[in-house]
Amino acid sequence: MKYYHTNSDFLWGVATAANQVEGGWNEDGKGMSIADCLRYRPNIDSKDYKSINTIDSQEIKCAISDPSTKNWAKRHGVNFYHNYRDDIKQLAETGIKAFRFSISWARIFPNGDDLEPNQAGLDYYLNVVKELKKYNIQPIMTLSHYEMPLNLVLNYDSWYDRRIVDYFERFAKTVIDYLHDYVKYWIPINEIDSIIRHPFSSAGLVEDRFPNQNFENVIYQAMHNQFVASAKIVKYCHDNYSDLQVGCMITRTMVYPYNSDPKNVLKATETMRDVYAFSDIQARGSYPKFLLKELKNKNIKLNIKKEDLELLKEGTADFIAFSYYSSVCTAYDTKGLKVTKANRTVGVYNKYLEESQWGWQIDPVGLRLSLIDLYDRYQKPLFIVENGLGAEDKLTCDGKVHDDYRISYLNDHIKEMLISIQDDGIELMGYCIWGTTDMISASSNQMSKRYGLIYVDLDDNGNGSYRRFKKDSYYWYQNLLSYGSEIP
Ligand code: BGP
Repeated sequence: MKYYHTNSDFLWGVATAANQVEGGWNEDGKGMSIADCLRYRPNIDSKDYKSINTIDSQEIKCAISDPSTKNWAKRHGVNFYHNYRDDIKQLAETGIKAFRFSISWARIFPNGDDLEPNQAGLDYYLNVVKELKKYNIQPIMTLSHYEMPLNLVLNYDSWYDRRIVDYFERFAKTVIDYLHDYVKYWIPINEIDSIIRHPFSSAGLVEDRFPNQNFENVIYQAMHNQFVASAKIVKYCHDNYSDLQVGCMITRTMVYPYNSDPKNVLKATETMRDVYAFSDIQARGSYPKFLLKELKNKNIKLNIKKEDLELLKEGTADFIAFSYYSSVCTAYDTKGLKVTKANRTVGVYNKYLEESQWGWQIDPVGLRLSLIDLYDRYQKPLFIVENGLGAEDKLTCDGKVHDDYRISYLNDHIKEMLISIQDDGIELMGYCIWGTTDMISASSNQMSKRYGLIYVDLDDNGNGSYRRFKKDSYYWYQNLLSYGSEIP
């Protein structure tokens, strides 16, 4: 038996996002956000991400005219807005050192373009971070995690509109100035690459609002604006608060070739290049040449100002944060091959791997490969800010949840991570399990896809008591954080 331990400053933690847990969607001055327009669809096949996360103007009208929380799951979340003290206390008792969460932009600037912030919103987050500090927990703060004020969609053109960069900057600076004494680690935009896969839920882009434009061009322009905004925040922190660290955050879905046919290897390399482009821009400070060529070939024209390019260089990320759930295979000809999906990435089934109930293939070694690849590429500290298993848990009549499948998923991934720290010479700041309590799933808006260490009594129709129950995985994590990890 061999025991591996991490350094005492390693940030073992948990992660969540405001729109998936908070609720309180119209309380204390909060404005309506894009997440409040995503409909609860208990009966839809949750693997059908496109229809869930792509909505049209008509659907937004429906959402605005319906003030209920019943149909719109993220409006009630799991009531973290009111229950945060108790949730944090329970999680603190596992021994975590980090708590990643996000700020609802619409709680601070209800319309996005307001001149003054909503003080109640700022105070709410101040209370949350003070509560974390009480237990010596480092807050890891994401500024934008799949939400923005709806007004910026309706009266502007979301992230396609350059003015949103200024509004985001105002929002970010306000929050950083207010909370910098408590929060050292910042992430401007969650999974910045997700704008390509789900442009509405990630960046508020509604296709029918751009009738005379190539929507792909719109998406890429919005992506560029997000890079500029992100770099501005990094620079602002570096210029004003030397003790703060700002990371970029990407979705890491490992992509393998289906087999050793060189054509499939090439296909996998091309796919991985697209994945890397997002971290290249933020970690190296410039657009990779291949991406510029690719855009040109597609006749996509971006409005990139000269000063943007300088900014990207000046505002490179201090660390590379990423989510990791799964891997996929890819093939140049997919005819006859079983298709699979992992975190909204479509690929080909890998016969060596098992899959989750939602068809995400489970691949702990892929995490180790990701750590090696990312560190070799950037030589910057890495941070696993999301890793976890979505599953349908059962609450027993005596209030227990026996989620041994989640324990085994987490255990296997952590093992690979620890081996990588020990043997691969990578630099890793921390590891956060995706899932504090259960929460509303991002891609399917369902409650039944659960990730938490703590079960929340709430179903897919919005019924339940919101009571919390610790799962077996909660006690397992607590044990791991107290005694360290054992690797056979
Ligand atoms: C990541 C998102 C999270 C989250 C997680 C699990 O991509 O950053 O917000 O929810 O995936 O995804 P899902 O909830 O769709 O299963």
